[in-house]
Amino acid sequence: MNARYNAVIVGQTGVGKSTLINYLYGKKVAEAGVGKPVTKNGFHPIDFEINGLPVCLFDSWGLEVGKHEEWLQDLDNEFKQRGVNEPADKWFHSVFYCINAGSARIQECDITIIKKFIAENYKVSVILTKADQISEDVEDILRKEIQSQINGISVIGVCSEGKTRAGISQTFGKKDIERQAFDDFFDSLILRLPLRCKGLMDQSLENWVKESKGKIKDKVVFMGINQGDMEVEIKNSAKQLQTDMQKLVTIEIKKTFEMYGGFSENLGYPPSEISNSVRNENYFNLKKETFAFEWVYIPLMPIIIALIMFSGKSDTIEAMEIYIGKCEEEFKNIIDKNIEDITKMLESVKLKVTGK
Ligand SMILES: Nc1nc2c(ncn2[C@@H]2O[C@H](COP(=O)(O)OP(=O)(O)OP(=O)(O)O)[C@@H](O)[C@H]2O)c(=O)[nH]1
Ligand SMILES: [Mg+2]
Repeated sequence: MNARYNAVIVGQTGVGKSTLINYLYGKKVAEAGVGKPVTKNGFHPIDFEINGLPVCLFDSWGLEVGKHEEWLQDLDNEFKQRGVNEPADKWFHSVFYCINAGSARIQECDITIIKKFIAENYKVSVILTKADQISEDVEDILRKEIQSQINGISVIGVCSEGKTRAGISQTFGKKDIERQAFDDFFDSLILRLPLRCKGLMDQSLENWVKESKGKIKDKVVFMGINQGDMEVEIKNSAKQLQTDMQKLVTIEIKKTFEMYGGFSENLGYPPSEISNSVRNENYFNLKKETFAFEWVYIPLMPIIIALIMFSGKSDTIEAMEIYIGKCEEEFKNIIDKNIEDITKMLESVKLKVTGK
């Protein structure tokens, strides 16, 4: 996978999204300004590299009063292209929602939009922009207010611009954002990869059910039905389905891990100030190997299909279809169990790498 690390910056107009991007980038790459909305409709990729890793920061059209519907339509289009049914290189790997700290208000529409991202299985972190305009006490109040509405969400105060009316103020918050990106990075994997795998397995199952039912009908119409042959054929194809699903999921996880492993390595994660205990002498092995070997430990799906027997009279299309239906149910249970296991495996990888 020739992937980019995708981070998106979202929020209302004028909160300082483009300025934040320039601050993170280290020079002016996005147009920012005063007076009227600056960034045009849509999501605008800004490509650059960190240690050879292609990074894409998406600046976005600021939410404006009276344009909510149009704005939400834009967001939905973007979500469709980056859903969990897409491979991981299409996803946003970090989502930063900006709220202007200087306004000292948390608006309902901000909370609604953050929840939309969460509903799409994104981990969202809030950036309180222009935090130079408020005291630490006010920042704390705003943080608590946001967290009272969205449990557990991280809130980071940032100043992206050095100049204020009172003189020169220091920019701050970049390191906190980088640290947050590291946590979000793993959380997004835990939230999305199991669903991506589930989607792949569900799709294979759906195809198998369709094909199997088609086979029965074809045979009955063209050759008359032979229960024995049909039973063997369906059982064999069910076993094959099981093997295929396992392969599909293993490849997907391996691919995604290689991609995230590459991000991790190139971005220099975990950043040095995160935790010295993580950056011990194992660190350099950890970052590669954790991603390289963990996927092997996904438990094999138990072969239970052989245990399901034809029930009652099995020489009719109806009986065969009931049998296929039973296999389908059993597969659904297997898929759910595997998704739980994949989630646990990802959580243990996070614990190993981040220590939490
Ligand atoms: N004091 C202070 N001003 C800031 C900060 N960040 C942005 N600004 C100012 O806020 C104004 C708006 O910034 P933009 O970055 O254009 O805001 P935006 O969110 O991209 O706006 P749209 O593109 O219209 O959605 C500019 O005048 C910036 O100089 C900050 O951290 N502190
Ligand atoms: Mg802008």
